[in-house]
Amino acid sequence: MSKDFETLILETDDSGISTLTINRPKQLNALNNQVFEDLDAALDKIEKNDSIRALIITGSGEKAFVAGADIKEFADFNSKQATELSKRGHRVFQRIEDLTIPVLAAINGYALGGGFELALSCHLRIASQNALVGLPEVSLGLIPGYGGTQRLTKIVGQPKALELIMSGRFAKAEEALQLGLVNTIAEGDLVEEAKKMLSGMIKQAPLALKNAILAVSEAGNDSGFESEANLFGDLFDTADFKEGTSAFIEKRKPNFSGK
Ligand code: DAK
Repeated sequence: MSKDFETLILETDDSGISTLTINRPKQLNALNNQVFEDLDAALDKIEKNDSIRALIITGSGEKAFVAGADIKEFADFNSKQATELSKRGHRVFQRIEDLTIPVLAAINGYALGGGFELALSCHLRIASQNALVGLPEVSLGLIPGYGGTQRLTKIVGQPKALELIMSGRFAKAEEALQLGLVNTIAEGDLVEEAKKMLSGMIKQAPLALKNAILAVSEAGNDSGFESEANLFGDLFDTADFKEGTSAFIEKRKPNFSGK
């Protein structure tokens, strides 16, 4: 367990799956300034550590993943401060989305406002049975400011995104699954099931996972097909492509090196 952060716990298991826990349970893990500073520092560590193969982001306690940005902290902001901090949030959440290992949000309870936006910046999402997700910013006289208007719309389309944003209502786990907002709902222990989901992925060739993340992130861009072709082609020069095809021909399991 890492004690390097005031508001986060970073742990890595023997298989290389790291778990980053937002740890302000008394405030339902609300995102304050310190959480953003700690996230930046934790991402530095994660990016530099090649032995980390996948990342789970979750919240401390049973009740909440993250119940939003810390309302007590931003209540006095003016327009200029708010715009600047929105951009900082965009930058930090984009760093999460840009990681080239699988990143899974394990949503244990409330994922509201900035908390849901954090979950949306992850590549994958698993929900606990009691999960509730939503963007209630309009109830505070605001709109989502940490990427929610963009990422939610990409996943569910304009009509559903506007319905959720303009009502500010919360969706239960089952509805979130139906809308494609979460990949699955955990039946048992959330983090165990999150690890199970990732364990199948980290057996695959790391550079293939990386290029899959990069190619999918280009979907909808004009250059998307060209990027796919290049990312696909690049993999033919890797040792893991040789290993994967040899293992198939030799009827054995591949032993990928990540090269
Ligand atoms: N901020 C600060 N404290 C929070 C919090 C939050 N978002 N959510 C909960 N807490 C605190 C409560 O104040 C309470 O603290 P004490 O009173 O015990 O000191 C403690 O956590 C436990 O909460 P409750 O007593 O309320 O627990 P309940 O089970 O009764 O209710 C709840 C759970 C999640 C329904 C309720 O806590 C709640 O409605 N929380 C607020 C949800 C919400 O509206 N979240 C904000 C969404 S808007 C920005 C960028 C982005 C944003 C804002 C600014 N800038 C760049 C400036 C994003 C805004 C949002 O996230």
